[in-house]
Amino acid sequence: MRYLTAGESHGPKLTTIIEGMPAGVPLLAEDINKDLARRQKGHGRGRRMQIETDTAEITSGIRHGKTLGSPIALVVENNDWKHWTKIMGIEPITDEEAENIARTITRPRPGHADLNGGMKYGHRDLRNVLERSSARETTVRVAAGAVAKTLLSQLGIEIGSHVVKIGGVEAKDCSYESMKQLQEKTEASPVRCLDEQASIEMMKAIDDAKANGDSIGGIVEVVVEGMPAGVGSYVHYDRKLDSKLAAAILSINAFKGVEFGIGFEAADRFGSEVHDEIAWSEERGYYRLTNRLGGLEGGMTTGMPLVVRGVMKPIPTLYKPLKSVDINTKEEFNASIERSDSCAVPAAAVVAESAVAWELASAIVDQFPSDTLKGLKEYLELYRQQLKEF
Ligand code: EPS
Repeated sequence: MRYLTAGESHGPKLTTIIEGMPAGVPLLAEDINKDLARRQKGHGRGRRMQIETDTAEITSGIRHGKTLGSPIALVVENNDWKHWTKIMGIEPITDEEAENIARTITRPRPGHADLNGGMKYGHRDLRNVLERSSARETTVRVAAGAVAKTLLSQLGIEIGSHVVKIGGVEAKDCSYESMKQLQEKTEASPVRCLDEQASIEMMKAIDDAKANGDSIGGIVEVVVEGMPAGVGSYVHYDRKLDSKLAAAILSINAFKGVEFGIGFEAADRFGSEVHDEIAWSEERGYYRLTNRLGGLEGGMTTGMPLVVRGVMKPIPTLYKPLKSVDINTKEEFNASIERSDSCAVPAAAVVAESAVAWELASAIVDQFPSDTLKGLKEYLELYRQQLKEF
């Protein structure tokens, strides 16, 4: 499976085209819209989210509520576009109009794509970079992820996410009894955190950063239950599932690191404290006594829950800007101030969930190729049976 996205933050619309979904998967716009709404929420979001009510229009690939096997196109309108029609207009403008265009950006924000993107593409108005590098694009990545999630749920695979750290405040009690409970508890928390006390402290940390004109980052965790063992492969670098998941997480705006299971802590432990001992029972088949490696060994799933963490740096758009240089005069100036979020970690948890869902759905469709959902289900059922009998 593959997908592309298109769209500028303040352009008319965002689009994604998804290819490779088997035919016969039940899919409703509301399945997608639910996740789009989740991505918009979270303590620390800025004013843009009050302007938008992201909803996907399905313009191809679905008929009577089911996928056709043909490309699925999803379109999300930017409500804010109406305020930007002149600045972001599609039609050519005169040199004089270009000189007087509002909201040009010539003072790149440190940490954003502005300067490198401008130098690379020769853009003298750095808005040409900002518009596409903005995390607004994650809207349609979440839409594509929601489509992947509907396929996974048909195959008995459930996914959830939660925030484990914001601005140095760490969740202490991240326990949950079922995926349903994790989903309900995180939905009830304004920062998508399972620990109620930490949620309160995280919100305070966000408010303090905002009051200081600053931003803060954090860590999100994605968990997946129901993946059979052996998805991915050890035979080649580009078939290892962990490397694909890592790339997917790092492709999210502002994400700087990724961990599986205990992650970087493995560096400080003995091998006997890292690896998960193997057991077998009639009912479960092979399983692990612990899950420190987060459900991945040798580039493949182990059948244990997948646990993927991503670290998000603080958003680089600051109301208390850092030093920069004006690209026209080369003089020292403060970076441009743009509307932004003081913390988008809760929203990023939903994005990370979507990115992981996409990679898993894609890996499954690659490994058990079938043009139809029925065929895929049968193939996977056979494989699950094979695992039990091994
Ligand atoms: C975002 C929309 C953007 C930003 C944010 C994410 O909208 P606007 O630029 O109009 O405020 O709020 O993106 C960033 C802060 C960034 O640095 O990329 C969204 O839809 O999530």
